[in-house]
Amino acid sequence: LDSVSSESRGALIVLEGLDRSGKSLQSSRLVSYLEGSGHSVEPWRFPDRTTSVGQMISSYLANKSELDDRTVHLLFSANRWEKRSQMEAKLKAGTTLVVDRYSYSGVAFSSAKGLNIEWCKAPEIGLLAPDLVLYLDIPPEKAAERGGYGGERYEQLEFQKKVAEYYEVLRDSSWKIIDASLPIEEIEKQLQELASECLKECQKGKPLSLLWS
Ligand code: DGP
Ligand code: NA
Ligand code: NA
Repeated sequence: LDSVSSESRGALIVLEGLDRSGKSLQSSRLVSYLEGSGHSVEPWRFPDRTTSVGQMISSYLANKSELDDRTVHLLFSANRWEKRSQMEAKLKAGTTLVVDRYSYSGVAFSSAKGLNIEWCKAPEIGLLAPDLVLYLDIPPEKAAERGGYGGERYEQLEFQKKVAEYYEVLRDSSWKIIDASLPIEEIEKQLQELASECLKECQKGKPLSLLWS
């Protein structure tokens, strides 16, 4: 029992999906639920626009600056790397992280621009692998109808269709696909069940692994 409890850790749970798939709302609801169930949990998101790297990304997304595609790709990746040690420390201390977007966004969005997918994956190698990826699956057309896009650089239907194709290529055994066209409460319930199951495994001492595995 001793060894089991000493290896207990928080879960790395990632939400992915197209823009306007409902990730942000569902992330915060999931955090509230897990908190209410007595877990130590924090909401995280990438890009983290609060760092200096994040500010460069934010300005690029708002079309306030131009950057070469590969440069931007590496900035998004650096933005995850600058948080890696903090993530690992929190997970090992027993805190669950619910993360709105991660390396899958990194690869899907840059590949959709035409960059080579293997090249896109390379800088993500060695980041912590999520224990669970909750993919909010929505037809790009339907996402585009949802109150319109916010006007950021990638929020265009034709581009989002390509992103969806790359997300499909990236699916692995850590992924659960959720129908994001369902009512909000229905999605919320599915995420609660999947997250609870995942947390149990991490509390039992499931080891942390690294991308891409
Ligand atoms: P969000 O703050 O979740 O709305 O994300 C901002 C936009 O940036 C959104 O269109 C998705 C895109 N994005 C998120 N992460 C990455 C990444 O790592 N690389 C690239 N190229 N785009 C990303
Ligand atoms: Na967005
Ligand atoms: Na969002």
